[in-house]
Amino acid sequence: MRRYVIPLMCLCFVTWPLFLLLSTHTGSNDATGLVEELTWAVRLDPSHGSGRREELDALAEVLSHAVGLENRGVIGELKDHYLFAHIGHGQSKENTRRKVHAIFTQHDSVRWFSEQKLLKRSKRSLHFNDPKYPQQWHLHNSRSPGMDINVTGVWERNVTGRGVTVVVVDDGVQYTIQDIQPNYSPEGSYDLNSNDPDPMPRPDGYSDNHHGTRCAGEIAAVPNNSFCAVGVAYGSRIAGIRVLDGPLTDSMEAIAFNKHYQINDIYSCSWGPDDDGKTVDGPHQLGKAALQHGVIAGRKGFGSIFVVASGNGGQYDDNCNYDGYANSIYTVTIGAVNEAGEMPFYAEECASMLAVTFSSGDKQMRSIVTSDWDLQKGTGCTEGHTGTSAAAPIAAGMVALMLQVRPCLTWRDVQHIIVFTATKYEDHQAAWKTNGAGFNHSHQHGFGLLNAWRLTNAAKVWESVPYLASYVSPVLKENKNIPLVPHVLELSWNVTTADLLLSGMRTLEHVGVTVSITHPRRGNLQIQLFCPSGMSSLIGATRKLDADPNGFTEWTFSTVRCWGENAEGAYRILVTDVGEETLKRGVFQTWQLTLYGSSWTPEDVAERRRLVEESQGGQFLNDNFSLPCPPGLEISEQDSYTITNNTLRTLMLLGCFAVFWSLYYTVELYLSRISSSSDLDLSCEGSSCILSRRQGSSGPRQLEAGLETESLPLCGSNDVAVDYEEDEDNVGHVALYRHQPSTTQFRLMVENRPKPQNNAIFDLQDNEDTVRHDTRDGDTNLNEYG
Ligand SMILES: [Ca+2]
Ligand SMILES: [Ca+2]
Ligand SMILES: [Ca+2]
Ligand SMILES: [Ca+2]
Repeated sequence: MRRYVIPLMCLCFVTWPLFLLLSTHTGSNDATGLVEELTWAVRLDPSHGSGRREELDALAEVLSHAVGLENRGVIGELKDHYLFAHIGHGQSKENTRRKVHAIFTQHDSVRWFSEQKLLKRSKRSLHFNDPKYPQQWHLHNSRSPGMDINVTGVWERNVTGRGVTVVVVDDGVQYTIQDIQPNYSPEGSYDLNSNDPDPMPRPDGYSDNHHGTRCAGEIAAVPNNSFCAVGVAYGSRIAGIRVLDGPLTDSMEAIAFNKHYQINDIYSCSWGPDDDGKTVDGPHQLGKAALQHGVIAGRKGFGSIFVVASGNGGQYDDNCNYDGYANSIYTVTIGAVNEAGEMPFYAEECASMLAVTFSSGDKQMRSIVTSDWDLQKGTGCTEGHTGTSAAAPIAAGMVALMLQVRPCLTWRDVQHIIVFTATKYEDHQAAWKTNGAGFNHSHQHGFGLLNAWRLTNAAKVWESVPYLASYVSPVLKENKNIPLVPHVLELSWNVTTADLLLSGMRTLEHVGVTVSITHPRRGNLQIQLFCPSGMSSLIGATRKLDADPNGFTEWTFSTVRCWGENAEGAYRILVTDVGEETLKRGVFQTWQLTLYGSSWTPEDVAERRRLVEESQGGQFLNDNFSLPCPPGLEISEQDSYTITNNTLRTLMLLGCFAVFWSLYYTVELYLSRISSSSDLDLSCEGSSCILSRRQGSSGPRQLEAGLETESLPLCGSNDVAVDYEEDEDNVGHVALYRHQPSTTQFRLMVENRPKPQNNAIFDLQDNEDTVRHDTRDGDTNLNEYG
């Protein structure tokens, strides 16, 4: 079947320009419907006569009569400037224009003139009748100006998330409440706890299955319905995936991450492993695979956007580098700050934090006002949504605004734009450090506060980053003792120009370090990573409560702090033990460095930063400006067009051509198979190898994730044919045929061999489906934040 990809691609290439043509013809929305009065602004020569006002007034009067227009007098305070209007109905507009133009051009006293055009301006003040809107300080903060997401100007330009669907992966969404129902997307929703399409939350003994509904309201609560609140992206559609109300397995998580992923654009996840300060956990094999698959295949290939909360374990010394969802390069990791911009007691810090946005603080601070369920004790509206749970959906809403203005942003574009636009601000807890590319990052606040205005303006002018390039070092075997502080174990690995040549990587995005360490008390370990620029990341923070005696087994820490820096050079890690002498020394066994980035040079990064800053005046944030999008994205409902008979005929013809071509190709393939089966003996003589590559439908975006099919160095001296393909889980399978000298047959020697590690990000060797539980069920390793 894969063989038919070529004719179908031909069809796509042939039809795409046609679609483009049709869509541009229907894109006009210039019908204002207003009756236009013809008016001209005229500047008279101030040196006329004595130049006094009365003389100019008289001159204007004479001129207006000569040209047959009404003199409306001086324009505001601009002396010498007069407004003339056409009041007659006899002549056509064109004739009037011609006559006026001729007279004004020749008249000695006219210095300059211009016909007045209708200007398109939108009102700057928004009025919402929602009773709780005045309390939604995170949207517009009048008490502490500036401490909000700066979104109202974006809404005023009709950017509200229109055409974008956000899904809340949580304990259900009560889509029947007034503020959710009009924006609810049943197509994007599902219930994995009860295995049905309806994600309605279940009233339980504690009345706490309101969590998903609260998150949904933050994103898409309906404005101007005289009820409760307003969502960040109130023009978007909102779906719910119910998965947290019962036992959760790796496979359920994997299904949730890819559920309806051509409908759902953004997955908002306000939950994660236990925030008890002693857990090290993240997505397991299937969950990881689903996250990766989502960014490759979701959203028509532009990649699902996964927004995750950084966690609520601050009071337990927890750190989001011990949370695999936060560490994942596929997730947008979002932390919380309170109304004063400070890190609240519950917030966690880590090197993989991308940015922060607002949420609750201690008792004196206001919490987030949003929708609520109205089951049990709920009223449909709450002033008490809290934690990083409340921050992640606000970020998801802002991403929806970005995707409205530029639907073809890839998952990496979204992360880049956050890095480029998040704002640093003064806070006594935030230790800011400027990296080699000029970006400021703090482990507490990521790259800074998310700002809806900056995000959408940058999104509007953003052209996609080059495809994802990666580099993976060998597994470096160290087996060295870890000394007690102040001594450190220092390890380093040099990445050379030649190492990066293959992938073309020049600048960094994420940097990952996978370690295996034995230690009698894991929380005593501290690990720092230094990029070639000297930028440091505390990837392994000490944790007082983590007494785990098993150390780390291939745990991957990640940092975003070297974003935009040159990838080449020496990477160092410094490991130390802050514990007591009495404990046995830990052993640093192995580590492996993984770099992600692109072919952008440091100059490209600097140039893009300049472009982003230039876009911030709002001059591009209107309907008249749009960059072209590459093929792949389906045309949204708003921009749909009517198919005419001619279009249908053309498509029919192209379809027939494709069918004919497919048949021809099949016959040719069949004939070549027959002939090649007799040729095979000849071509496999000696020790030469035939390497067959079936790349299937791998396009540029499959390349992006580093999944390009590689030539496999598997041929032994007697091996004669190798066949390689990937199954739907992206696991490579190799069939190796060996020549049997006694016969003329080939024997199948190896099968189901996983793809080699040097380019794969992970593989699925262990299909164990681990059962995990929600916090409230006692035996916890996964919980909601908030
Ligand atoms: Ca249900
Ligand atoms: Ca409302
Ligand atoms: Ca945590
Ligand atoms: Ca992440």
